[in-house]
Amino acid sequence: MRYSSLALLRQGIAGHGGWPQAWRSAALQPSYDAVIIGGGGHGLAAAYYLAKLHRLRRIAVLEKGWIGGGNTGRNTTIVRSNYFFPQSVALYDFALRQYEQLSAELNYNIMLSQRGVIYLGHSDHDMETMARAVNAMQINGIDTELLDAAQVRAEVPLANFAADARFPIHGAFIQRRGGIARHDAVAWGYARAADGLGVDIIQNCEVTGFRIDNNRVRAVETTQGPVAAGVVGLSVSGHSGVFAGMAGFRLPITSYALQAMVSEPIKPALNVVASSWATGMYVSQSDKGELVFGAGLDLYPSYAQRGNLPTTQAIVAAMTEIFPPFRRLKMLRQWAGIVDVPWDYSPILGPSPVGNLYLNAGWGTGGFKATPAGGYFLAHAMATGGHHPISAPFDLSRFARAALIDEAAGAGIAH
Ligand code: FAD
Ligand code: PYC
Repeated sequence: MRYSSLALLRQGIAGHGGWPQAWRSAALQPSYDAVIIGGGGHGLAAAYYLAKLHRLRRIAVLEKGWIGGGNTGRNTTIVRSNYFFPQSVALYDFALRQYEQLSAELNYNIMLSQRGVIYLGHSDHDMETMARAVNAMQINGIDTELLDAAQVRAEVPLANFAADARFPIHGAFIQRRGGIARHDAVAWGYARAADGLGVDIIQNCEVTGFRIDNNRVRAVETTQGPVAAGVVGLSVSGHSGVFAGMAGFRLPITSYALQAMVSEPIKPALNVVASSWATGMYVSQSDKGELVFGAGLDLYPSYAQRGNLPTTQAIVAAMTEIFPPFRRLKMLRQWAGIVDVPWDYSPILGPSPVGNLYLNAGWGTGGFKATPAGGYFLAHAMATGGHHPISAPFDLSRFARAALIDEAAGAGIAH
């Protein structure tokens, strides 16, 4: 929907009470041609592409809570495509290119800010590893550059450049097309566009099981009753393993809590997304002025959607060692999300062992940046029964074929 400047002004003066709902509150129907489980960014994007590109009708997205309330609303919004292997670059750069035109496509401002993502190196070893990574990325066509310490100082002047710093800065590498995007807006933009194409978005509808017959899902059981489904897409982030169990197979993933936090808002202090390879700490400044930061996984398998104090302490320690002025900031809040991490840190996409059940799983700590790709390739698999060439290397069968795509370092913070 488009509004004239006068209509916008009237809404502002009248207290914003007159906006129409951005998507319908649809009632669950007894059957659909396609059912997507999980109303995060990926599930909503899949519904949108199924309706838009594959012209499917009678599509439902089933979400146990509210849309975007899972990891889509809990992540730290970093987008980038600086991965090591060509298969990963094809996947994540496809997503980044979608992001670059998504506000226009959805007519919804996703607030993409390509301010650059910089990785600080703290030792000769870091710099050698970075040189190798940058070479691989450049061969794959990704816009990455190595920077020396003087160039890094121009990008992050508040960092600690003292020679005796605990994490001295030897150099860095940067992807300038990387940055951040507003996570909620990505979910809401896809939701509104999917709804406009007739998709039913059903919130407060938990999927509790499958009715499987002859190796096909005939219906999904929900807290609002059973729903017959022609084809089913699984897009439940940290709960993929639970669903695989319901469907009678196992996925090679482990689920962990990943936490992040924000400070009070301050004036502009950091122009790029800054990350430290050795500590896993990363930080960016939100449009409201808060510093948003986090680090690696608490490597204790868990479904408890909360962080813990020792991990918080380690993250804050790394952040304040590297950016001493941030020691004075007050912390506002801290949270966590459950992420499902495959053995090779790459996602699992496409067909599952159950005939008409398709997977969009295993995005681990890095799936926000891939939201348009996860949705696009899940829709492709559900509509065609097979893979798009970009998603094919990420098939579940790679674990049986020993064709792993080991992106432990590319995953940014998962190592
Ligand atoms: P979700 O948004 O989690 O959607 C899945 C949905 O499934 C949820 O809404 C959930 O409620 C629903 N669901 C689960 N079980 C059921 C059920 N039984 N019935 C119905 N619905 C169900 N990635 C990046 O690229 N950049 C980052 O900076 C980044 N930072 C992160 C920071 C943190 C703290 C965390 C936790 C993750 C981060 N990630 C990041 C990873 C990223 O958040 C996820 O990979 C991505 O958001 C997954 O999107 P999704 O749509 O698949 O999942
Ligand atoms: O994938 O860039 C990333 C990331 C940063 C923090 C969590 N994931």
